[in-house]
This record gives sequence, C-alpha cells and structure tokens, in this order.
Amino acid sequence: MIVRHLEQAEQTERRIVSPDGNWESTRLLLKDDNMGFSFHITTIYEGADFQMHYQNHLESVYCISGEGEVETIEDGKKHPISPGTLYNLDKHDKHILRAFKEMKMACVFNPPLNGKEIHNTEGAYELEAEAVAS
Ligand code: 9YT
Repeated sequence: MIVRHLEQAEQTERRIVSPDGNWESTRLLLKDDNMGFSFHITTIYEGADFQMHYQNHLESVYCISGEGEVETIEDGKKHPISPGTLYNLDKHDKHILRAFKEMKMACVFNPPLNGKEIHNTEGAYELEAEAVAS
C-alpha cells in the first residue's frame, strides 16, 4: 500500500510551482507508483486566467474550495466551478481556466505524469519528463 500526506509531500520535489504564476500542484501519486494514473492537489491562484490543451492526457478536476469557471474554446461555453464541481477533459478539450477566488482542486491524469512537468507553449504536458525523487 502507498500512503502519503499532503503536508509532507509539499516539503518535497512533489510540489511544482508553475513559472507562469497561475498555479502550484503537489503530485501525490505519479507514474512510478504504477497505479495507471497520477493524483495531484492543485492550487489555482486568485485571478488566474489561462489556457490549457492536454493533447497527451485525459484529466478529471474536482473543486474542493474556491470559485471560478472553465470555458471550452471550441463552443465558448462557460461552466461555473464551485466546491463539488467535477469537470472532465474527456476529449482533450482546449480550455481556459479562471479563478475568481483561489481554488483547491484534486486532479487525476491518465496517463500518469512523471513528476516535473510544466505546461509547454501549447498548454500541454509532454509524455516524457523528469521524475521526482521518492
Ligand atoms: C486544473 C489544472 O489542470 N491545473 C493545472 C495544473 C495541473 N492540475 C497539474 O499539473 O497538477
């Protein structure tokens, strides 16, 4: 069994701070854990407004706290986000995420992230990236 605690993981390389200043994410479960997905607790900072396009991954995002919205670029639909909302990028949807108040999100990625990924210029993660020290 694998057991980890968020506060401890935040003190390690599992905590990734995005250089664009929009978010940070502590990656509690990664590819090396062989679960077939990765699991992260992500903070989207208040005022963040940025585009992503996970061409190589499917992602589920559950809002634990905060307020915001996610807009799908293809149809311009805006979906409000509040605690309890789960959105799923099942079609590699290009999207914009906005945080009106800081949001805490639980995120699952399939395939799992390696550990050190940050967004490329397309707002995607590459399939190959450096793993974190365990
Ligand atoms: C909600 C979202 O996709 N935020 C970007 C960070 C991502 N969740 C991650 O890398 O943990």
